[in-house]
Amino acid sequence: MRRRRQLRSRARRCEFGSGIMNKRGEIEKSALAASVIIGVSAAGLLCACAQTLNRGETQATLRSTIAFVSTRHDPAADPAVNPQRAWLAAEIYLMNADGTNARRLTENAYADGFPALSPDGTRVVFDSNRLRVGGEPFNTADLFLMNADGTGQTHLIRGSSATWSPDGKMIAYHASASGNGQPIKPDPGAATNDNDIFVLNIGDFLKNRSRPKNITNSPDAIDDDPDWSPDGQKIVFTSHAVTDNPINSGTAEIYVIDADGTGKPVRLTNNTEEERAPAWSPDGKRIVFSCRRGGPDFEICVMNADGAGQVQLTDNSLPDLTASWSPDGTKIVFHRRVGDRGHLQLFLVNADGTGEMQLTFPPGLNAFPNWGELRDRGPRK
Ligand SMILES: [Ca+2]
Ligand SMILES: [Ca+2]
Ligand SMILES: [Ca+2]
Ligand SMILES: [Ca+2]
Repeated sequence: MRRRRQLRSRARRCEFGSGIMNKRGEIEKSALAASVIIGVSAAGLLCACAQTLNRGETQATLRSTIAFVSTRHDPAADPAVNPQRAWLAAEIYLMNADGTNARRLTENAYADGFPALSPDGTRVVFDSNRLRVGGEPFNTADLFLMNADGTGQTHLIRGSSATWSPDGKMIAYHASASGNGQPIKPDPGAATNDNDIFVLNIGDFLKNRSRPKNITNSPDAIDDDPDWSPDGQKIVFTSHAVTDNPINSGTAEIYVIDADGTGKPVRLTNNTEEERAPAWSPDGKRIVFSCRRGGPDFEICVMNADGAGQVQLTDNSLPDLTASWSPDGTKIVFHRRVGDRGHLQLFLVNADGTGEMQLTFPPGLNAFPNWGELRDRGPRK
């Protein structure tokens, strides 16, 4: 944890990292000016990226990076015309936090989704339907692991929507408890009727095929969308009754459970609206989620980690979903349906709801953002 905080605080200064790298000269000039004005010690605080490069080291830095799904390489993939065709074209991408330098990590004829960068910035866990067999629904998903450059793609286990423990040793995800449940709706990442939250030690699994641990064991509830707390102690998730309408889950609420599966889940929300996809802020004090507030579409909402102080950040008639915090906790990225049916684009909003702006523009799918940090060794001198 301590190591991660150090890396995080260093990377924080590298927000919108490529711009900083490109403006290295400017930064050095700024650093010089600052040192003249407020003393030499201030210069070193301006940008750890530039500092690392100045020393000519290969020491790694963590660069603010958004993992997401896109069809931008395939303009014929139009979700308004043929949704399955578009989702089959979907690949995992990384890009800089300002939307530049998008690069594709996967390339295949299957639907890939829900990427999550590991806390050390070296790996990505993601969903794919590439192991689906005949008769299984289109959105039947397995979890895979790959290096952050797309190499070394490795199958883990059937399941969806993985989140990393802060030490990078475990993932939590949702899956059918029996192993035989099928998705209850056609959405990517959809839960099964017997869905529970599982945790898996990746090292033990790859070495010894150790089994995942079911931490919710709830036959009467559909548990999905886990997110691991920054202190490693808790997992937040959504849960709704198996008797619910799967398309509009009026009984859905957000819960927190101890990551080791002990104790009972604690409910954070209490209303008649559906909530989805909760995500902790990097300081663990707040949770962003999708809320079905003021209409059938979803909005982006934020609350304190105890469920108090709920604030609605968006207000429109379009679905706003899959929110993820910037590593410095100041911004939130999410996807919104725009234009024709099924077209998705990424948007940014400040954590207080101000400054909303569109981040991606290529037509088709730009979806499922996960804002993390990429390990970057920088050039040798
Ligand atoms: Ca694909
Ligand atoms: Ca369950
Ligand atoms: Ca609710
Ligand atoms: Ca909305």
